[in-house]
Amino acid sequence: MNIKNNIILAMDLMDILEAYEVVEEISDYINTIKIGYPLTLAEGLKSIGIFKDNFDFNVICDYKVADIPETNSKIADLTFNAGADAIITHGFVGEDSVKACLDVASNYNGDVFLLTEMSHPGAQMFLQGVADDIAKMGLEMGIKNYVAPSTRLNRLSEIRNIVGKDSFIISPGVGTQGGDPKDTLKYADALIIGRSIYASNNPKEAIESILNSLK
Ligand code: 3DU
Repeated sequence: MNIKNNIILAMDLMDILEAYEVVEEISDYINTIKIGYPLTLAEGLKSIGIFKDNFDFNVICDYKVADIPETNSKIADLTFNAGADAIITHGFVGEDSVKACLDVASNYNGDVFLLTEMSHPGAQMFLQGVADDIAKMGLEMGIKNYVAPSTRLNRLSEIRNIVGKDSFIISPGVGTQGGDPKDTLKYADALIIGRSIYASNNPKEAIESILNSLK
């Protein structure tokens, strides 16, 4: 995926008009947005089309799909049918569930991002212990796109080692959760940034300052 300025806006505002206003302010700087349950449950799948039709953005749907294969297929089909370019799926549910997402994505020429380890402290309780195996499974399945945390660079770097330089890693946790943009880009291909931009009093200045920090 071609991600302008290596920044993906995580849009977790729950009002589509507010979200639209923020995006309009910074649309010169980004071409990729990630939406998840907050905006989708509040405003519906039509949110995807709003960012595609008005901004021609790449839309990544962070639905952290984690169900049996049959249900994953339904979720992925609804998501891609609504216009998404990519869906994020959990890996801990195993190969068959992940494959269900891959199969649907291929019908739409869409991408699947495999979530390995999450960025919050609680991820260390259970998920961290299996994250390397999830990454290895992804590699064996031919998956090219991964999500790995910016809040623990040692883990991000280990996951990069496993999936290799040809894989594409996007990394959440930058800014509000403590991850550093420049350090994260040593291992990741793009940053996922939400509150530091959309919750700022001046989203345009916020993204400009992040971009300056990358120089
Ligand atoms: O902390 P922020 O406001 O910059 O938002 C981060 C986004 O990335 C948010 O949508 C969250 O749900 C998502 N995310 C993580 O923060 C951590 C993960 O491991 C995976 C997704």
